[in-house]
Amino acid sequence: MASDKPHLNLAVIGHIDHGKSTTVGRMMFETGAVPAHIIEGYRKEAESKGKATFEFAWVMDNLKEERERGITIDIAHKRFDTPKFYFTVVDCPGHRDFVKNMITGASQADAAILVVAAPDGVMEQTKEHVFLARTLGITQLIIAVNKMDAVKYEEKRFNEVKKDLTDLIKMVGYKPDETLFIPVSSLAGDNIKVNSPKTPWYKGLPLIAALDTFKEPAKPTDKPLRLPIQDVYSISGIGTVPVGRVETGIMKKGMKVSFMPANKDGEIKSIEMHHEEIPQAVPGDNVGFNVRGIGKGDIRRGDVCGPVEAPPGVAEEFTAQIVVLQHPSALTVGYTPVFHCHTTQTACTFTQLLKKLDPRTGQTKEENPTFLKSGDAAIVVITPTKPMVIEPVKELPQMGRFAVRDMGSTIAAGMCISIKPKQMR
Ligand SMILES: Nc1nc2c(ncn2[C@@H]2O[C@H](COP(=O)(O)OP(=O)(O)OP(=O)(O)O)[C@@H](O)[C@H]2O)c(=O)[nH]1
Ligand SMILES: [Mg+2]
Repeated sequence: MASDKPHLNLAVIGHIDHGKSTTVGRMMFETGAVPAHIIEGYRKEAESKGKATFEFAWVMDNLKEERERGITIDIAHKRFDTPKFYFTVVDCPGHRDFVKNMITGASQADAAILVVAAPDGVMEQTKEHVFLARTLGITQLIIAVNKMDAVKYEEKRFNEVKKDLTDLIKMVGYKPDETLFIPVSSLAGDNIKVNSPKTPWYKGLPLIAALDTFKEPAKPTDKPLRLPIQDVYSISGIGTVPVGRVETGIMKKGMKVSFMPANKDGEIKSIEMHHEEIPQAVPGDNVGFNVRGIGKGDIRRGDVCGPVEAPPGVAEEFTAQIVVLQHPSALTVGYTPVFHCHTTQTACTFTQLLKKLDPRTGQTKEENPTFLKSGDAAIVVITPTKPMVIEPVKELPQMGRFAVRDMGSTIAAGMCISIKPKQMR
């Protein structure tokens, strides 16, 4: 059964029209997740609507507006299997107005395929997506140089694009020698499932086989327990039952735990997953658990459960690296939007702008800038308006990434570099 295989969340990113949706549709077709007659149906329909060649993209682009405009607007999730993994693939939009949707998609991913059209090469959202993917913690990347049919399958053009991409990914911190570059035509199906006779010069893996070189996301069981609370129930005959997903560490029966910032302690009496009692829960497990010593009103969504001897860190203030995606004017000291981090949503104030960085290299561009605007990357100091758990990504990546939102849109994304801990006891 597919669910016995390890699971990997895969984002497909890249500049508008470079063929992300077509690549996903093609992979779904080649792995048997979408039958041929569906593609054939889309092909006829797309042709009759003046949208010829969009048959594979339509597997992903289901919205009417997406099909009419021939672009992806919102992220779509689909599932397919390779021999090693089952993938949840998140097809991201390339249009710059929809970068916020790309962020949501990327923040859910363990790995990414960057699609770059061979005729165009590196473009604006190629750079932006690569940078965001890295900022949001995607460490594994495969690059598909697509539309090779449109450059006559020439090795020379592939090498030019590969060279530019090598420079780009090196700048943001990916290792080019550990990254696979694959010449493909997603429309024609070259180098997707099997190596194509049209690129005899290419000796590497076809795209689907390349996906199996990804490493299974590590289960960080050696870290202290962190379980951000999603909800708290009170069940008659049992007591208080918080629920949530274990991000790091192991939760065991009998363990003494602290909830922060609620600052309450208790003892784990039982743990349940899928309505069955289990002796321990590991990263990725979504569990409900009963705690002795905790009342329903003591803790809430956004609190984090950890061991009493290493409780989750509450920040008095924290230093973070952020990327500003969109802001109607300028972001200045005093601005107080909502930070989304694990299960908490907390209003936080920008209290210092320390330095502006070049988003493509990470080098300092300006010390103590007076404002930040869309596209800027920066190191800033942030003060939560009420206690919240956030921890440095170096120690606990799962607890340190956040998105900044205001008036229904994503303003920025970032990661916590260090915290000034609030003394809780
Ligand atoms: N020649 C050629 N055209 C392709 C190939 N792959 C995709 N296309 C065409 O490129 C156009 C855009 O394809 P999409 O898959 O919608 O591109 P996308 O990257 O998902 O676009 P957004 O989601 O809007 O960013 C369509 O006309 C596709 O048929 C390819 O391998 N060769
Ligand atoms: Mg698309």
